[in-house]
Amino acid sequence: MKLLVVAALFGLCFAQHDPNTKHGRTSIVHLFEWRWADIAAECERYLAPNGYAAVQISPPSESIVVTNPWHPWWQRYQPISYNLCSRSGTEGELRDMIIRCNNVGVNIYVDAVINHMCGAAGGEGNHSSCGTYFNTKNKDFPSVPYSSWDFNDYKCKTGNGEVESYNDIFQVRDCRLVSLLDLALEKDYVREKVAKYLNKLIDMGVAGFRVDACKHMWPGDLSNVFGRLKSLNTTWFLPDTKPFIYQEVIDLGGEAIKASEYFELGRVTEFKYSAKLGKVIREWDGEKLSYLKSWGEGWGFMPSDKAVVFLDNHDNQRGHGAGGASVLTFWDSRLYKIGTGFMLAHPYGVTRVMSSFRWDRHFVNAKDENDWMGPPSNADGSTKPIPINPDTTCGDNWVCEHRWRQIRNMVIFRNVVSDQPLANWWDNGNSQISFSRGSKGFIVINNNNWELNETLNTGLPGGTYCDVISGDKIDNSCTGKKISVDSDGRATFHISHTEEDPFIAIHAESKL
Ligand code: QV4
Ligand code: CA
Repeated sequence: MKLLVVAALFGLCFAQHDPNTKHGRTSIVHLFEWRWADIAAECERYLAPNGYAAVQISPPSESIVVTNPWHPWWQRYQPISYNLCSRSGTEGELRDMIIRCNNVGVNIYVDAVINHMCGAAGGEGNHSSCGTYFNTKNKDFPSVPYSSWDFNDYKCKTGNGEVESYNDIFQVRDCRLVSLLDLALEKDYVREKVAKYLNKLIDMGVAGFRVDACKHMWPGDLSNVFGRLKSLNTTWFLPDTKPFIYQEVIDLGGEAIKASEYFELGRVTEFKYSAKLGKVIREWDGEKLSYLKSWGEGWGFMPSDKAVVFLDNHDNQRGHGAGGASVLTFWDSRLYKIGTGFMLAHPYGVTRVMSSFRWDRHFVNAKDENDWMGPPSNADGSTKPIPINPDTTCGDNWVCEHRWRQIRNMVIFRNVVSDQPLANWWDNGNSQISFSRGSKGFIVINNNNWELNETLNTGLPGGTYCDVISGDKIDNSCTGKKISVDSDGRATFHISHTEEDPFIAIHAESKL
């Protein structure tokens, strides 16, 4: 038994599954489309002080610039080269951001687009974020350089060269995903160019990678590329620390390619988590919160130590990728806060918080015609800075979910309870639940449309605690509800179903 535990711990730190986080911090925030200068400031003024472990940044590599539609967010998923100028800023600004975030103990994970270059209809010219020439007719990307030899088309067997069926693993890996020119990652030359790009970022100080579109790459090719990666920069990380790898593989079941094919290489995004939690919180298909008692592997999810989890991501919050209408986003803020509260309180997986921008949704037959819209921008298409309001929220259509009190305080909760197991589960057989994390934290949620009035076992030492959902502990007083826990750990809770935030969370550091 002891041996097994030791082996499990070793397995965890050996490979690229360890997020390399600092100071006991646990959660990632995806600052989608933020400028590097704003991320640097955010690390210093907000993320480090509030216990965020890491930032996932938008792709820093040179991309195509699309003007029809007008500068869509997705142009950054169409690389032109591995030069480091992008809509988020220059290479100098990227470097400055990495240094400043590392200096306050916040890791940077790069969104790495290595399955493909731009779309086949991208054309010829210099309409790219560093102004580099390219030509999609000849598959010429001189700044890497890649030429027609470096693409997969010769291997793809579909009529139009596109991925047509997700039941054919050869198509999915060797054909074009939505016309994107598919790189021949079995070639030593291509592997070397990709590894050189990732290693440059490692040298600059990044701590890991969110690897885009992994389902469309052979695990063997990825293994080779990851095997070429250097250890992290020792200015900030211990010698021989491997970069954290989390692979985007959308596996909701029912397809030929399984997330499990990628477990050995690093962690994997667990999309079932996002789709299912949305259903449970919305109570679709007769789901109830009490069913969350077996949440995690018990729901058919991947092993917790392989998973990166989230309520929504930049794709499924706007109908891209997969997950469907159940996915919760900031547009449904009340349910979103409940869902995020549950996610951050529950021990499963490495958690990622989304930070979005608002756009003009325009539904036609349940499809959002404006799902392409980029971040708040100036007339010339350049991304606007993030203004911070006096009340600490963000302005200018930047949503900044990560700054919502309920979400920020649950990120802190997760850090406080990270070494504690789930305990003291209670439910009413319906959608009122509560559980503790050992003796360090406790959450109770009322998602029924009637009141919750219960005396519950919190697992916590006796005392008065500040509820971090309705307020904050400031100095030694509480701006929200106060909860008094008696000496045997029990406390009485009242949560009306009409409250904006029908849940309460207390933890060791919110004790008064
Ligand atoms: C279109 C047609 C093609 C046609 C082509 C002709 O779809 O069939 O041949 O025009 O010009 C954009 C457009 C798309 C366009 C394509 C190429 O939306 O209409 O093709 O560009 O010009 C993002 C967006 C995509 C976008 C892409 C590239 O979501 O809409 O495509 O960026 O700009 C699957 C994958 C999964 C993927 C998910 C979205 O298994 O890996 O779909 N998720 C990741 C990223 C995602 C990104 C990509 C992969 C691609 O999270 O943001 O796609 O890098 O589930
Ligand atoms: Ca591919």
